[in-house]
Amino acid sequence: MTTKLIRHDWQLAEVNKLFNTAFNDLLFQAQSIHRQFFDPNELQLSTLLNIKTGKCSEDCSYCSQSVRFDTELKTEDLMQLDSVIAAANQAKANGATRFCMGAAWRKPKAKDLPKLLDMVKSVKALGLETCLTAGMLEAEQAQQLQQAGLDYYNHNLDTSEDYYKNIITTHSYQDRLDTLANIRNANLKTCAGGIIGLGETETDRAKLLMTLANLETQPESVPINQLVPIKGTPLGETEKLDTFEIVRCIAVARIMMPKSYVRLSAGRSTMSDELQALCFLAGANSVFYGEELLTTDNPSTQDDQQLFQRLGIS
Ligand code: SAM
Ligand code: DTB
Ligand code: SF4
Repeated sequence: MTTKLIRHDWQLAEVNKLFNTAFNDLLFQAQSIHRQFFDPNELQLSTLLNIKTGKCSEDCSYCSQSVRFDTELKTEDLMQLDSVIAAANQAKANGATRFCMGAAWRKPKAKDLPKLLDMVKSVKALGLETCLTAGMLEAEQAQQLQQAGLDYYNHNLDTSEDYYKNIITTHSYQDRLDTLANIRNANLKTCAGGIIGLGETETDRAKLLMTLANLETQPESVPINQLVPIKGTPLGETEKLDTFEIVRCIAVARIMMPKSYVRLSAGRSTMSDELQALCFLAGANSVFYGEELLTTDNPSTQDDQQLFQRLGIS
């Protein structure tokens, strides 16, 4: 049963067909698959900490942290180890199981790596799962991080290969795929997903999910971010995506990657409770938990606790 459901040969026509399935049928299919692999009333909670803020050389059109856009962001150099440990302790006390550290880099420099290794070792020692997102990784850097105790590396494909060039010009889709291969070869777990609402078509979303699902091993964690429009970036005035498109995208991700954690990521603070509940019904079973994402707001832990309680989610 398991082997048949995990497919790596998805074709575009069938993924497009999934996207166009009647909403109730799509949700039923996604929830049925979800129940074969997961407890439908459980969510995995990850807390994010931005360990290096802004001044990134890359030109990702959605990002508040690119040096190329005037986004009024307060930039910060790489954080000190003791502050990272304090934040991780707090995340653990609040109930998070995974601590994700984000750094606004194209890729980590040789001089930064020992500091990252220390952070990973220290957070791991607190009994938390560790995750890092710091841009492109060389094969050797990935191995060093794995040896230091890193569990997950986050590196998103963001959108389809075709649409990628409209969003980012300073690195290529192949660069992203190469880093994903380095992560996998180092025996790190992969966290890879994308952003929706960048002005892409539904077919771009289908292609993104197809690329992720057809990887030799599907990512263990798939964050689906809704664009948070940032003033000063080229996508700062982008119109909001139809909310049902978000639910559909989650449902199709769930159907195509049945054993992966699908994370309802950026964008939750502007979603209604009802929309979030629909996303959980569609198979999202992970969220970022904590008042802040990297540079933007997330729902308060109190609001989240209330929502989870009302939905009977643990
Ligand atoms: N620099 C690293 C990289 O690009 O991989 C790590 C940090 S980067 C901010 C991590 C991810 O956050 C991006 O790949 C993108 O998917 C997501 N992200 C960034 N800005 C966003 C925004 N304004 N709205 C939604 N998602 C966003
Ligand atoms: C991911 O897919 N989403 C997170 C995490 N990985 C690093 C980041 C979301 C960022 C949202 C915009 C911001 O706060 O700057
Ligand atoms: Fe830099 Fe990552 Fe933002 Fe792109 S998404 S500008 S690589 S921090």
